[in-house]
Amino acid sequence: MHELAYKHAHEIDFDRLSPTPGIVGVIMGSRSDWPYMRPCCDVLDQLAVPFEYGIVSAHRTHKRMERYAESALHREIDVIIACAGGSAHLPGMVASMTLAPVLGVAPKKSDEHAVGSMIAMPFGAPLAYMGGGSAEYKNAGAQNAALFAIRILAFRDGILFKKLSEWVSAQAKDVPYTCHD
Ligand code: RP5
Repeated sequence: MHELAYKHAHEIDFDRLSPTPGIVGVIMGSRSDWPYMRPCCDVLDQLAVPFEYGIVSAHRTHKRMERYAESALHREIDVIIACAGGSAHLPGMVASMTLAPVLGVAPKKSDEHAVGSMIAMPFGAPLAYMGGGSAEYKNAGAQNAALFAIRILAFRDGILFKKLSEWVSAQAKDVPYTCHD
């Protein structure tokens, strides 16, 4: 993952977990989730939102997950985006271990199992499920997670609000009026 040249991101140093200039944390259960989550990171970078990203598994690295979730707010992470497939416990467990808003994303390959674990959270541990999505559908869940995180942050950030408005207007201009060439 480190070959990417993001301008506004860094990979998470799980050994240190020191204070970060990142305000969005993007975590995923496996390297195999990266193709689904890359568009999420691309949107954050395009809109110049500082973020950090890395791999944490609820099942394989549960201590790493716990340290990350419990330190997030002290490290000034304002929103967490968490992707997991299969028995997707990562987003829900992280949501139960921090007061930061957590947005869940499911990679398409395992949507049907992951969805249940994200939409049926018990009372007291809210998690926002953003959906899945394949490359054919522009990895909509992952990209919407980035846009939703930006909406949360833009509420109190006029510059980011303007950037988001411009992004939305540009998207509308790309939608043609006609089905024909
Ligand atoms: C989850 O299990 C990951 O989020 C991934 O979506 C799924 C499969 O992981 P791998 O077996 O490909 O590492 O933990």
